[in-house]
Amino acid sequence: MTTLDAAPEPIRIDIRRTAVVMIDMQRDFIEPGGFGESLGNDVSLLRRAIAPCQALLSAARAAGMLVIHTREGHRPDLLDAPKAKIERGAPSVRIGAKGPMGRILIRGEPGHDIIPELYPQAGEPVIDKPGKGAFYATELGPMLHHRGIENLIVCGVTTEVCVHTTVREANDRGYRCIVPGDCCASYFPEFHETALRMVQAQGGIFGWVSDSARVLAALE
Ligand code: C5J
Repeated sequence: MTTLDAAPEPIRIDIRRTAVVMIDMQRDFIEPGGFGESLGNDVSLLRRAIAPCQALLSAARAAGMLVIHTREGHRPDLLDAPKAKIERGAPSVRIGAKGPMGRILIRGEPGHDIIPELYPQAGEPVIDKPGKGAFYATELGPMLHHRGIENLIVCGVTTEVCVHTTVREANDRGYRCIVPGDCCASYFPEFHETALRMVQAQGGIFGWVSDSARVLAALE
């Protein structure tokens, strides 16, 4: 067991029962010309999470931890995309429309892929998810169950959307969730800060908030 410094209080975790979940570090959200930019966002704001995620991933891999990556996106025929999700926005920039990195948020297109800086290593599972949460309509739950995972270190983008939704889903399923704040980012810095405060408020209502330096110290 190791103690990880976090808020609202330090947490004791068994590293062998802890997985890192890297949420949606995809070109569509982080690079110009993708889904994020099509919604009018300044995608450069998400880049601040890349270096901390790289450091955390190296430490997790060195410690032999399970590392799971997720990608938000849909089938090319959009049959897994709710009408209410795809009909939002101008038709030329909607999910499925053609953009500079291929069809927006569509599996197999260049924009759907994970950024080169955080590319999964051979053998690391990649979960394709149609929703914001990583548990909805995916194999993540059984995968964690079969590996005996009890704790999740949840990183990625964006803090208040897919990271938060996943943490909420995981918390209700009984997982202890630790969110290293500098390994997450949002197009809205104030939402990022508030989302982190929401996780740790009320005695850690959704989980614990820490940072990459403290995770690395716990993994040493
Ligand atoms: C969004 C995500 N923001 N990965 N997706 O639509 O947070």
